[in-house]
Amino acid sequence: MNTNNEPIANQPLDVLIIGMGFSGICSAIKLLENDITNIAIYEKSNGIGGTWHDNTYPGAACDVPSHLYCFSFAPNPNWNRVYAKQAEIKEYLENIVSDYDLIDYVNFSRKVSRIVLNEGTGLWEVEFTDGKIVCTHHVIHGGGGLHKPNKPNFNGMAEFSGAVMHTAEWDDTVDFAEKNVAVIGSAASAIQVIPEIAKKAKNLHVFQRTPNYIIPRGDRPYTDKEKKRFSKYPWLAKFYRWFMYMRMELITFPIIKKDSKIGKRAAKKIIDYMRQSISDSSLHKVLEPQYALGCKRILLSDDLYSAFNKENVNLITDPIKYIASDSLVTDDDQIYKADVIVMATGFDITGHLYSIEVIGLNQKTLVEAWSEGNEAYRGSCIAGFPNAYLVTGPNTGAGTISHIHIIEQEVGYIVELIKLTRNHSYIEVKKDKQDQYNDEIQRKLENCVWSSGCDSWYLSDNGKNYTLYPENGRSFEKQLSVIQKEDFIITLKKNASLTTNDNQRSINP
Ligand code: N01
Repeated sequence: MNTNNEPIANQPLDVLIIGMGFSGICSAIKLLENDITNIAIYEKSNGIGGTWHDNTYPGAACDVPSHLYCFSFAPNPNWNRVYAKQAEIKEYLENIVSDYDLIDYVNFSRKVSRIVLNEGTGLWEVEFTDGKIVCTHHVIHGGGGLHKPNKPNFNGMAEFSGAVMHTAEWDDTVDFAEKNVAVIGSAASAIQVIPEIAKKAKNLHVFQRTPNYIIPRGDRPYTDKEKKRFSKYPWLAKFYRWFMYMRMELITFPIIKKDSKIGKRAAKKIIDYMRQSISDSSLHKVLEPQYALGCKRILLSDDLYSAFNKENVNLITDPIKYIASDSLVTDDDQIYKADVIVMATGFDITGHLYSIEVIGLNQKTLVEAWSEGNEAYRGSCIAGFPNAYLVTGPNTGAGTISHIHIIEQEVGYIVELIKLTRNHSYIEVKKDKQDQYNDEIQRKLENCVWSSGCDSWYLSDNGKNYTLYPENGRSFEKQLSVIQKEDFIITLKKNASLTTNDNQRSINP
């Protein structure tokens, strides 16, 4: 991979993008389309794809239909399956990078450690773990939320003598054949990896803390005929995408409302489906969620329950008391032998936002700004941090819509903000407007199922939800389609004529 796309010495970038997943790639494409070409992308790993580069565990796939889980401006008529697997999504992104000639802008294996606003120069100084610093007028954080693995430290964990891996840090040198395997966790990643491990392992112990609602995915390959039709008639692929989008907006969205009648009816059907699918009736009770449908992510699988029906798969619901050198021991003192432990325990959502130290105006850190909660304005910018943007910031999580739709809207909005100021000014959201926006978001969230009492990674320690957006995709699109200029302060940089390199230079207050 090309690792030498650094900016020319002493010349600041117009925009520095962090991350080469969907967010970073979309940002680069839209900036270039708007003739903002003095840009560079820095990616901490050695490949393209972000989460789709990192998550290579067997069974990794998307639970949003492929034709909706791609950029609207770059449809793919050749998706192989209704729900694409990890390798195909990564390949899609690699093709996009090639089609849009982005590779010359990317620096791989460069991890950002700190970004500091230098008020003297008016530039953000982006510092890397190797100590180097790159200066830029604007910085877009496209690092995504799901990349810092959550690895609970169970008692005795260090004593375990076998292999331990997190789903997001898969070790493909470990052979599961004829091994005793423990999977900890039973949510989105777990339900994809369990059926694959069950095919090989001697015994597979699944440690479930909370049951989930699981619906059939209905995955299947697309036939050659279908692919040809999508290629020949681009309007058909577009219509198909629109149909899936509207189905989620109109059918799935009402479920996220608190006390939804549709939700209650659907929950009953989903539990019936589980009862019909699981042959050991003693498991029915422990697989039945005791919370409202949608409070935790609704999961999709065609093969989890058939894996649970296998002789070599064992579902355990007693909490893990400690881990010994060759086993996991539960609170009821049962011992489960294990050669390999797979942690399907999710991600550290809050921690990831602090993995980069951010210092803004008046030396205020992001940790200080967020001491009472991770709040941003429209998920994209934060008061006190001018010319810095988040693509999938607080409260942009899509409850029922494709995350790619969210990313496209956010990027479009951020590019318009950058165009308003180019390099001679700061653009900063007003704190009172940010507060108003968040009050409204939190008020709407109170009426959503996520605040109906279950424990989920959507909620922070103070009980507030800084993860999800309480409305539908069309509402998200609408709110980001216009910039309310009165919500921002635009200030000329003190030394605008020194730092600017765009066509609008002229002002030196
Ligand atoms: O992580 P999770 P994930 N002791 O946090 C359990 C996306 N994703 O990697 O429910 C014991 O949802 C925890 O138990 P509980 C998607 O956005 C997308 O599965 O907290 N157990 C749970 O069972 C998703 O929402 C795809 O009680 C512990 C599991 O570990 C997000 O990633 C595919 C524990 C963690 O579940 C995260 O999903 C995969 C402990 N100390 C993932 N700590 C797509 O298809 C945690 N658990 C697009």
